[in-house]
Amino acid sequence: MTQPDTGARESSGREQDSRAAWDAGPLASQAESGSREPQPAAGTAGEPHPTGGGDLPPGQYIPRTLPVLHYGPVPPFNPQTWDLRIFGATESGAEARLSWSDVGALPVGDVTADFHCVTKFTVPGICWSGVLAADLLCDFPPAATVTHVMIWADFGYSANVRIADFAAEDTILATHRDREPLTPEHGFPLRLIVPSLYAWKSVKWVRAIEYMTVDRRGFWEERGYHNVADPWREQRYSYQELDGEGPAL
Ligand SMILES: Nc1nc2c(c(=O)[nH]1)N[C@H]1C(S)=C(S)[C@@H](COP(=O)(O)O)O[C@H]1N2
Ligand SMILES: [Mo]
Repeated sequence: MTQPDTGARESSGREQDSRAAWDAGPLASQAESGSREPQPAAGTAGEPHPTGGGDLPPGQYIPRTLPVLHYGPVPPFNPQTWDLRIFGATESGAEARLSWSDVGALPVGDVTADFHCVTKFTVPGICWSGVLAADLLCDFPPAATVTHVMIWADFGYSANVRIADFAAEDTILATHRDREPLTPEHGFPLRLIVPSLYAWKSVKWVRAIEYMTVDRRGFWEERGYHNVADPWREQRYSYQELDGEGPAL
């Protein structure tokens, strides 16, 4: 397994070479300058945090700026050809394909939540707006036997999420962050936000949602990261998985 916490590098918005990102270690491909200086984690240092935010999950600290983190390039967006597929074990058996304007016609909701990266930074109190996952599940119901969802992005990035985590009231397919449209590097036009899990599950540039009746590992879950990824239980790495927490590696 590669070491996720040793590969962090600073760069100033320079387009990341994907092979270099890979070599640098998972989840640590890019950060805005100055963002990687660890500050004492409020939770462990016992000091009140200057922002006065709530408790942090174990081992997390608050960085000075919101880092940008992903593996590979930022995909281009063409509203004419972009679509969102909902496939796999749908209730009807048919797959759905939503155009960008179809997505724009769905009801809008918002969620304010902390954002926890497994590389140990937590960005507190981000307001995300978009389509609540619970609303999407109502409009495009999964079969009763669905246990997990695979979220697919451009270029094959994926993350698996338990159906209960996907259906949680604070899980959202976001188009906006803090009332502004997402920027390309933060996932424009559409990204998932699952506040209850480490942020690698919060897939940027979402293109498909697969309803699954059997669990499968996504991109990082196959590469040494915990299948469930609850930050409050510090479920960072796959070697921590207990029986029943993930499919065999
Ligand atoms: N498509 C895609 N989504 C992704 C990633 C990625 O590599 N590709 N990285 C994840 C990780 S590890 C983190 S911490 C967050 C970072 O989100 P941000 O760049 O908006 O801060 O995006 C997540 N979503
Ligand atoms: Mo991350």
